[in-house]
Amino acid sequence: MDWIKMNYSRFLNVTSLGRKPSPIRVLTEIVLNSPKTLISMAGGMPNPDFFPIQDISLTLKDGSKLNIDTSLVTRAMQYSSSSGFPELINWVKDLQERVHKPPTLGITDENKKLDIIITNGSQDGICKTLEACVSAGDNVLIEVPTYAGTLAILNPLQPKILEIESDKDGIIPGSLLRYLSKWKPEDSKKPNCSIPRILYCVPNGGNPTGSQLTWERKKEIYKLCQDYDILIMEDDPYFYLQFSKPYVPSFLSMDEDGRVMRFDSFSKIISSGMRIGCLSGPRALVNKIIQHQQVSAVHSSGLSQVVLFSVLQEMGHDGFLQHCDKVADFYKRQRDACLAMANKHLSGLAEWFEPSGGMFLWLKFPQIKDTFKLISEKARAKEVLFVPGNAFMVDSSLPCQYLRSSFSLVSSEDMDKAFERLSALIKEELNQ
Ligand code: 09M
Repeated sequence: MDWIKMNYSRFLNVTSLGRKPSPIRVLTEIVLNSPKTLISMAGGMPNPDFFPIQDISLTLKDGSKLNIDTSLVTRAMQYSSSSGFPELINWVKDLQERVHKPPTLGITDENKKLDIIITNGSQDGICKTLEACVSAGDNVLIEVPTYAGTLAILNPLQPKILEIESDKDGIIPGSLLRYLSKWKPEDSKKPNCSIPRILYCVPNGGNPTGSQLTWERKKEIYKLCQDYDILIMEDDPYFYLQFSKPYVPSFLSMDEDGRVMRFDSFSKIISSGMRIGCLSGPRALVNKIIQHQQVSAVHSSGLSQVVLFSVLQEMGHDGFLQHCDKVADFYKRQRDACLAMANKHLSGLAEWFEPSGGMFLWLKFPQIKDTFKLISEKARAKEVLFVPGNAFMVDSSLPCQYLRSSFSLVSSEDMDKAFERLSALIKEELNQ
């Protein structure tokens, strides 16, 4: 499926187009890929003989011990490749192949071919991608409500955000089409056309809504993005936290054109503090993100990467997927407890739908004009906290009737108390 010619430069802004490979980083790559007989006086690598750490051994929660290979530790202590540790990249690539079977994995087109960069959490990849693609005044398609962290990246870039409606099944394709029908598909060929070039969405365990974009809708949306030549940013940190199997196939799995930038995260499954995520997408665009990485973080922490890699290697892909199932089962039980407590305390006061994955319940209070004041001023006095819904809205200054409630950390007993307190707060507000 190699026949659609993609013009990737139309997705990139002047800043990103202006990036060149950093000359010192290019030399680093040459040294890393050369035989030991090469004498390099080129690099600015410090002498590692004075780095104090020799070995790293880990104790896992099941009590087992894991010694990290000494040569990996040595490499972790030194500067390394900006795209990430090759062993970790290969492990992730094999996982992507197994889980998503991306059509772009084995193709010959060097620009479209699937490539991976290890990022500092998925947030870093999302930030760098938006910073590479969006210019002030651009039309950008965003699923609403949406992840507050993405809005915080976008707002200072000053795009015109086109808000695509969603429900429990994710983005509503008709809402996308309503916007796009202002243009003709062939407008995307015109150099200075205002046609949107980016669609951002959270397809599983929507943050804040708990929604899940269905396969049928994904197919419709992908087709629209093909017609109008739009890049899809698939921000999917909750992919492995889907509450029913099989997993809904991803946009990456249907990406015959090479128009998907997919963001995966280890934060919800292995560790959020390690700050490791990965970005999978067409090489022409991933290369631009690597060039940004070369001059920003240089690379994700070597220590985090080798610790993560050692744990993943020990688990194997089977073990990793089994571990994901255990985590998803836990969150599903948490979701059920949260729904039970919402039914107990919030019936008649709030509306919600059952989250299909992730960590969040999105509550609407139809009789409350704005939850912001209620939460910021009164909830703390009652010793309970939620995120006011306006944090997930494009215009956060408008009143909002929603709250995001997270069920990841709280016991059933505490959910009981939290929703009881919230209910009392709402009733006070309504003078009931
Ligand atoms: N709240 C996230 N979400 C969050 C949150 C967070 C501190 C993070 C979506 O760890 P990463 O970089 O892989 O994850 C970033 C990310 C990307 N996309 C949809 C997410 O939900 C993480 C961190 C405090 C609060 C936080 O509230 O929702």
